[in-house]
Amino acid sequence: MTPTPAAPTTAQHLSRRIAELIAGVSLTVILGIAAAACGGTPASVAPAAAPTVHLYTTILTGPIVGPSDGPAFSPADLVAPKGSTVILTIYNYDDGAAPLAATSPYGAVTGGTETVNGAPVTSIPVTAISHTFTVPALGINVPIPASPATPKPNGDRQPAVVTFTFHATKAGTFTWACMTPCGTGATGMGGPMVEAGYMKGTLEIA
Ligand SMILES: [Cu+2]
Repeated sequence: MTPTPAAPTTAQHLSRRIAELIAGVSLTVILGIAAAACGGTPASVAPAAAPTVHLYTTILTGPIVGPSDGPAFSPADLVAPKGSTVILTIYNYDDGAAPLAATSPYGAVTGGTETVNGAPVTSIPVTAISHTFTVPALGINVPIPASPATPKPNGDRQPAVVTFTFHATKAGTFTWACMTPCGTGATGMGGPMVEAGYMKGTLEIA
């Protein structure tokens, strides 16, 4: 009489499964090496995508930072890696507009794409602009609308949230400046407009 083979124990089953998995992995590696040796590209090697980098800055006003201080971008100096896709988010807590002349070019978005509170825009009406983030050497202009004048139900100020996406292709340290007359004096171009760390700063791409 032929004895019935015993069913494999759980331990035997497990070790056989591990052996199968190791064999499978080895085969995949060998096939990958063979494909590379034949000039083929293994499926696992994809061209490196440009990294996406998030930068953030906040526009603060005198009532927030102190009565003698004008509006300021904080931080005013930004750094992005060369070759990256940069998503710059600007939180504007300034509820005042500093209208531009009707003929001003700084109402238009240039050098990248912009959203305001999640909605894509290609320009902001010159009468509604509060500040701009403008990098002349890179052809970048980000018009920034004023924040809502009404606070949130809990009393907190609510910002206008602007995102600007661009490709950091050119290396260097570039000066950015606000182009609206948001400063002091008869022309609005004094005070924070001429002060580094307020309405101007640097964008370093390295
Ligand atoms: Cu400004």
